[in-house]
Amino acid sequence: MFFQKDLETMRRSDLEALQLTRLKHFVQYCYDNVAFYHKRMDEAKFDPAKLQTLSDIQYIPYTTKEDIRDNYPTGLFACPMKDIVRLHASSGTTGKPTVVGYTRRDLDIWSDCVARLVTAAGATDEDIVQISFGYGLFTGALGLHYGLEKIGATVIPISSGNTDKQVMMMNDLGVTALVSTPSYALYMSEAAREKGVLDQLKLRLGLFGSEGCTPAMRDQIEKSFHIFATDNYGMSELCGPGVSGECELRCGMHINEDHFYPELINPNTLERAALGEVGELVVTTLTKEGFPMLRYRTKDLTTIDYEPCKCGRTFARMAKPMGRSDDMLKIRGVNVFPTQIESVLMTEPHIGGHYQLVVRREGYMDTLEVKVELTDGSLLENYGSLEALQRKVQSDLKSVLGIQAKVNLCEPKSIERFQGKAKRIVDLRGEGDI
Ligand code: DLL
Repeated sequence: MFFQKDLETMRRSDLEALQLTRLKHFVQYCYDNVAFYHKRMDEAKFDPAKLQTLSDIQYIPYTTKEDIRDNYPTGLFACPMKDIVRLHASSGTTGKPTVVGYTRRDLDIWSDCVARLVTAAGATDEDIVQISFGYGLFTGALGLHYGLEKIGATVIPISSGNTDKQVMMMNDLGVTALVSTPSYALYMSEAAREKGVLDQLKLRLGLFGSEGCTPAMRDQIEKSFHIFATDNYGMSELCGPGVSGECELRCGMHINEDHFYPELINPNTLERAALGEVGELVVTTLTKEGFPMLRYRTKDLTTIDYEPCKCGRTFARMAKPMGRSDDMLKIRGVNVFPTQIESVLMTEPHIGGHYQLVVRREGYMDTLEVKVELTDGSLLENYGSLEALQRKVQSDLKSVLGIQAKVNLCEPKSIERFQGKAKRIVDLRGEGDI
């Protein structure tokens, strides 16, 4: 099923022609309407009128999160506020939030992009969809909301929190599709089991996103809820959800390339990554009017596959991000991604999907403690089995990560639950001693 079949199945040569036309217009638009971009291009001696090919984009400087912060709150907007019809903002865990603005046309394109992804995932106008992302400044809830309304689905804007009520509504209203972070979905499935309603639910589809989730973790959520789930990716700076998402074949997330021009770079050298190599995703928003982003460094590490998909879509597919270059933990000189740890934990049937990584500095040494819940608390009474499981996980982690980690097997429900993005990392190394 397609939402905009002609666009989603375009021949690559036609797509590139469209991208080039849009890019030429977009770069000139940024130059003419955003003082920051004007100055950056002048400094790089880049004349927008001379852009001839898609690869000429390489001569335009990157834009970073710091650039957005330096122009807080609206210095990178390309329109007067009277043309902006909506503002959103990122959570801003460090410092000021990133404020993003949308014109009416931006909102329309955004909901088209989301409508494509949810259709590709199998959602239809027959679905009753519970949106359990937090409504408000976060882009996730309203982004999915308008995309799902556009395809004619019945939307329940319940927002996040009050998990018992979520389960009740899901059951009483015959909800067929759930929008949430994967970690919250797992939490809701536990709550539904406790209430004894899990097997009565009509849920068939999970539309997850906004945080990393290994295939094994997704498998666990699918089994416990008896659903099929897809992943979708985006970020506030680029619009929110709607940048890319999986089709029913789940072999990568299709990037809406007619609106988002992707590049992959080596985050250290800033050179273009070779085809098939892991790199940092850099995105240019080809059609954004309110808050245009030119070569934005997302910090997300992924690969891109340009082969057309068996589903008929020709848009390139990005792999699930393996992590963010700034989320990567450096422990005793070794790069560690939470997704690597999750993939080890999920192979153990006695271990559940809730875990936390605690990093400390002891003397001059960094230590990593992996706290993870057991699925069955009675194992805690069987010291022999517990110790064997702990040794096995420690050894598997050592071979995947290359460093020793202490594994702490905890009682079920002892690790904090999250209703939005899960906070898996607790880094207790003081700023001063890093
Ligand atoms: O999380 C937008 C979104 C909402 C996407 C709902 C999908 C669904 P931010 O809060 O700005 O925006 O966070 C963006 O979250 O740079 C990634 O590091 C991470 N992220 C988003 N989607 C995924 C995903 C929204 N599917 C940051 N897998 C991004 C892994 C993801 N990481």
